[in-house]
This record gives sequence, structure tokens and C-alpha cells, in this order.
Amino acid sequence: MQFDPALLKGLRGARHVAILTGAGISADSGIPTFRDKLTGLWEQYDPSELATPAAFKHDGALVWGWYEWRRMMVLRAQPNAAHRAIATLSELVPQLALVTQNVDDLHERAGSPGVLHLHGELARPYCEACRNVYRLPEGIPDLPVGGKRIPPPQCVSCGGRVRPGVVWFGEGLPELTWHAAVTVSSVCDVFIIVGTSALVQPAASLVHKAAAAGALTIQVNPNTTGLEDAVSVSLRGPAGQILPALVQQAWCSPAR
Ligand code: BJW
Ligand code: ZN
Repeated sequence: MQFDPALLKGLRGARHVAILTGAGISADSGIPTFRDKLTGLWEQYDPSELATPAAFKHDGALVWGWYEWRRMMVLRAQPNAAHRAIATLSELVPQLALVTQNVDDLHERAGSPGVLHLHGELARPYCEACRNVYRLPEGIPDLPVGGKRIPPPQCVSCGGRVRPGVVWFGEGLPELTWHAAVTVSSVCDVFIIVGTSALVQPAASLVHKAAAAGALTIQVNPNTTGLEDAVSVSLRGPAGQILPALVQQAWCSPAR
């Protein structure tokens, strides 16, 4: 795989890189995406029954058990070459901001510092009454595909119901994290959007903010997303192949 020399030159000159990742970056680690045909979670599970505040109110055990199954999958998975390429890049550029929609911790486990999680984290459930973070038991749960009904635990401080630490449809994003993501997107020279369908707002608006501020915008995805006209360059292929090659050619090879 050989990239356009003009693209490599643009990348090499960047002082501030911002990256937005989505479920596709963890696909090569065996974590299912949401909307891919056949393999996406929403092909098999109804988001309105599992990923909304109303669903948790209606059937907390169903929702908690499903998220425990998802957490189990993440605990068993390993970061892939794309997560590692981003962690490497953070040591090669003056400033790198990593924003993710993912609720897994594969970026952190690959070595990326300061990850901005727009949609929360599976590993940080919290009390719906007092918002204290709940300490999950050590170890990897052993659950069947899709999970099973498990009553949500109780908060040790107030006895309230503990909920998954993720952002559901209709909920606001964590405010400080969102503001930080907007800032880095507005000041970067290069914005790379990886493995997201860019269908979910407001996360998908970040690439438009970066483009409006004059950044070079690059999409990495094996499929089309509808962003093709909005970004400077679309690189078609799996993140685990494209990102290591891009980092290698732009930042680890002598300039030509
Ligand atoms: C690969 C690959 C490989 C495959 N390599 N790539 C404006 C207009 C319309 C609607 C709204 C709007 N503003 C807000 C809304 C409502 C809603 C929304 O956006 N709905 C749209 C679906 C229409 N947004 C919200 O509700 C948000 N909150 C909000 O806006 O608050 C203000 C508000 C308050 C009250 C009312 C209204 C607004 C919150 C959104 C929370 C999203 N939550 C989820 C679930 C999190 C918990 C969990 O994990 O269960 O977050 S939904 C799900 O989608 C998850 C993801 O983070 C998110 C994005 O998905 P992503 O990452 O893009 O995955 P996919 O599967 O869609 O795409 C994968 C991509 O990877 C594909 O393109 C593949 O091709 C690619 N790929 N293999 C590279 N190897
Ligand atoms: Zn509590």
C-alpha cells in the first residue's frame, strides 16, 4: 500500500493531530460494530430495548446482563494494529488528541494517553442516584452470547441502582469531554476519522468542525459512509492495515 506523496507531506507537517474513532477500529479485535450488515449488534439486538434510559427503567436486568456480556467480550479482546499505530503516533507528533465513541478500553491498553470517551466506558458503571462510580468485581464474567438477565448491583454509598457507564440515545454526552473534543477538532491541522459510520450525533459533527477550521481531513473505512464529499481524503480499507502503513510512511520514513 503506497499513499499519495502530497498526503504524506501534509501529514508530516502537522503539529496538532486529532483522531476520532468508532466501533470499526475494534472490529479487528473481535468486538462487533453496531451497524455493519450481518455482524453489527443492531442486526441482532434492538437498540430501543437495550440502549435507552427507558429500556433500563423497563427491564434493568436485561440491559445490565447485555452490557456485562459486552464487557466480557472486551476483557477477552486485545488491542489490534490500528490501536497500536495511534499509540505510536502519539509519540511522533507534537500534539495528538484521541477522541473515541467506543466504550471499550483498547486504546488505553495499546498505550494511548488521555483518551476522550464521548459515549462513556463499559468499565465505569455508576449509581443512577448519586453518580458514584461502582467498583466492578475483579475477573472476567462467563456469559452466553447476548448475555443473560442479571439484576443491576446496588450502590455501596446510597443503595441506588447501578447503571452501565455508557451514553444512551437521548442522553447528553459528558460535558467536559465533549467541550474538549470540540476544542481539539477546531484547532487541529489534521483530523483523522476512523471506523465510524458517522451517523450518530453530535460525535459525527466533529469532522465538519475540523474541516470548517481548515484541517486536512482523512477518513479510514473499508466502506463508504456519506462523508466522502466532506473529507479531503478517503482511504478505503480496514484500519488495522491502513493506519500502521500511514504512520510508517508519513512519520517513520525519510521525507522524499
Ligand atoms: C471498519 C472496520 C475496520 C467496519 N476498520 N472501519 C441530530 C439529528 C438526528 C438525531 C440526533 C441529532 N442529535 C442527536 C440525535 C439523537 C441521537 C442520534 O444521533 N441518532 C442518530 C442515530 C440519528 N444522538 C443522541 O441521542 C446523543 N445524545 C445527544 O445528542 O444528546 C443531546 C440530546 C438530548 C436529548 C434528546 C436529543 C439530543 C447520544 C448518542 C449516544 C450513542 N450511544 C451509542 C451506544 C453507546 C452504548 C453502547 O455501546 O451500547 O454509541 S449508539 C452506538 O453508535 C454507539 C456508538 O458509539 C455510536 C456510533 O457508532 P459507530 O462507532 O459509528 O459504529 P457503526 O457500527 O455505526 O459503524 C462502524 C463503522 O466501522 C462502519 O462505517 C464500518 O464500515 C466500519 N468498519 N470494520 C475500519 N476493520
Ligand atoms: Zn449511589
